[in-house]
Amino acid sequence: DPYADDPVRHPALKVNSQRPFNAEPPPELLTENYITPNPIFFTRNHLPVPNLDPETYRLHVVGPPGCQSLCLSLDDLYQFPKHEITITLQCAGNRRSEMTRIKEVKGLEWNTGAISTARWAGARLCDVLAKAGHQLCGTEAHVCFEGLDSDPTGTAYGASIPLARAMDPEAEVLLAYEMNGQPLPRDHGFPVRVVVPGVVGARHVKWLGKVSVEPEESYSHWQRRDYKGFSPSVDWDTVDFDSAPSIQELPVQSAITEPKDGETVQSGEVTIKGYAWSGGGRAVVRVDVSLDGGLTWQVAELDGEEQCPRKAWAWRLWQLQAPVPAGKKELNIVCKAVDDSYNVQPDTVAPIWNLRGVLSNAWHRVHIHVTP
Ligand code: MTE
Ligand code: MO
Repeated sequence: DPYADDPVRHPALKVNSQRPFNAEPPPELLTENYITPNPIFFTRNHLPVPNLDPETYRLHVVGPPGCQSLCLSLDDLYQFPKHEITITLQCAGNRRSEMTRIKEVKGLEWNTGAISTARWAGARLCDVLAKAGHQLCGTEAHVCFEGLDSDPTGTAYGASIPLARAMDPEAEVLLAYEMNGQPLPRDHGFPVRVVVPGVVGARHVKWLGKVSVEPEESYSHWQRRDYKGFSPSVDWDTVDFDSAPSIQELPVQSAITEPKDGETVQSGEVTIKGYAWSGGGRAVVRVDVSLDGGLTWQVAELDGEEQCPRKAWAWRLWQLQAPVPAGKKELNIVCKAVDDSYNVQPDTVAPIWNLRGVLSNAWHRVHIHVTP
């Protein structure tokens, strides 16, 4: 059993798949803290978790002709200036289960919990690439990452990002060795993973073994044959993966974490809580909440850290305390977020349905009962 050596996990996690391990925290735990505690941070593994020895660990940095290749130990990585940032990581499949209700999709049944927030610390990728002699050149180029996890044929997990993002110090791409002040837990990439603020989880390669600068995007399955969006009418017979760009920055997202769908609340006042986040460093500027299915709206209160403009890498938690309208026996609660480019979420999921169930960011809806 290649999974026999996987780590022990927190019992509160809701498991979507045991081998490989995929699990999300329950919604009410997810928004209990602005920073998600490591043991309940969502986990998305495609393969068995490798067991790496920090003493013999090496990161290979391979450049095109004219650049130096580097072979870095953990101690070598610690010599670069240590950079620490709070960022939210979201899987492209977060909220996929809502797409499944429209029509079957291929993928794990994530609810609203394939998203979490941590403080990550490590070396900036731009500093490491600069040490190897890289300069941003005019031609299109990509930085490819390879994990040390692999399938029985020896194929490793891989992904890439554009070189321009990797080289931009303001983009703050990290080779992270700490998560919330601790060495990375095994499930989250021990000893080193990539952290790409504002970008889909799939590019944050864990158990990082190799970084290379290439003229083309990574040839990995997960870069080329997965994690892309398509029209609702495209099916598995007609899909052409080469026709769509790989997902990088994610669209604006929000969800209600309390109350839960189907819950019963007392009449009087109801407290509604949730999260909101947008990709590419775009800040969430407003969250609108409706108690009547979207007819009327109230503006929620945003909690959490103030963030730099264009570098809003982390979510905002939000809440709204509202009187329950008199005589109501049930409420259709809806939330939707607006980012600083005034991007909004679509009102329903059907027009954004896609065969892989990614980019699911329609208004989030929760139906609850009221006792008099
Ligand atoms: N890196 C490796 N090496 N192997 C993987 O399976 N999964 C990716 C990414 N990096 C993956 C990986 C995906 S799809 C996501 S969403 C994030 O890791 C999840 O990170 P987490 O498990 O720390 O939450
Ligand atoms: Mo993912």
